[in-house]
Amino acid sequence: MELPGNTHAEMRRFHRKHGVTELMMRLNTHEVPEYYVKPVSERRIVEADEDLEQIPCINLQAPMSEDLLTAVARACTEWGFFYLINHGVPVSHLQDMQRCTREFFSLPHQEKLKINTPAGNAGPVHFGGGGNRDWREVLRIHFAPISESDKDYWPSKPVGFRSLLEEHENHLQRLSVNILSIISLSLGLNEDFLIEACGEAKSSITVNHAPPSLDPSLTMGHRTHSDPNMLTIILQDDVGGLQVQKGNRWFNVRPMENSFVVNIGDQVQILSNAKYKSCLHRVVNNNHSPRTSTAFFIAPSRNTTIGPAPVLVDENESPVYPNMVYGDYLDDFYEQAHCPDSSYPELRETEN
Ligand SMILES: O=C(O)CCC(=O)C(=O)O
Repeated sequence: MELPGNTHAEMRRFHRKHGVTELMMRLNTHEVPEYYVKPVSERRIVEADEDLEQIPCINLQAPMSEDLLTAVARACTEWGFFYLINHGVPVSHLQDMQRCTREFFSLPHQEKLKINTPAGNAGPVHFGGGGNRDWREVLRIHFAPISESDKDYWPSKPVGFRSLLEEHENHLQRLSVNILSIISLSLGLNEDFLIEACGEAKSSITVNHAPPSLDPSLTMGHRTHSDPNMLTIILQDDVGGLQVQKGNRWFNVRPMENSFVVNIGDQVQILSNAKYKSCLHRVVNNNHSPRTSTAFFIAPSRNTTIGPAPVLVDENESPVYPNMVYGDYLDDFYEQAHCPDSSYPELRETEN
């Protein structure tokens, strides 16, 4: 039986390949292994300000109107996060996704490993432990471009999961284009601006699964980060744990039935010349219930150059950010993510 060694490198290798659940089972311990213990600066030192404020809620049922654009502009300026309701994705689909993703992580370990390809994380699908020593495991699936996606590798278990994933791709592609056009209009840009800025857009999902932690004060389900991409649309279950930073305070993004949680990524902050914020967020662990969320990401292609939209730069001022090739941005982003307290510093400097 393969056992994780106790050096950092061996634990990391085991975690990335097998995930937290399997690692804890093989170690058969009641203490959090050193590998998962976050540096003090990254722990949940600051408790969330519970119910003081909530992220805004955007209702897509109303027809496109100035009020809708104002509400979206406000949400993106103040929070970078909002709930989305009446989004057009059937409730039965949301329920099926929540059930199937949960069931996937309950499959026998060998069954989950079967979906992996030799390309690992870069392959069309991947199961393993989440990055950054987070107490979380992940299932990643690439949707687009077609050259990076291969439905033949999508998980066939639990029964019906593969066709559900196809439905999810269709619903979320449509929804993400709709949200990006509303955000474009809210910035006074034409409605295709943000989607066209992606070039040949990349889209994917990461299903995050955090088992209960032995000590949630030492571990994190997802470390503090902003998203480097254009837009993220999250379907979370009813467990809770997602938190967003506003000013210097943390707020719970409590589960809201039948809603998505939308957050803008760094590229919207850059394109908007810092009018809109890509906010830091994190997921805290608990010690009682597993938590599952499905995050859909839409991002520019690596060779696309992104910079502030010229019409959003005041003629008497310089742009807040230089133009940058997205692939270079991404490489820097992940390099910095390996340093303590990193979040892309050029972006964070503009936060108040
Ligand atoms: O699990 C969540 O609710 C948030 C996921 C997230 O922040 C991410 O995948 O980047």
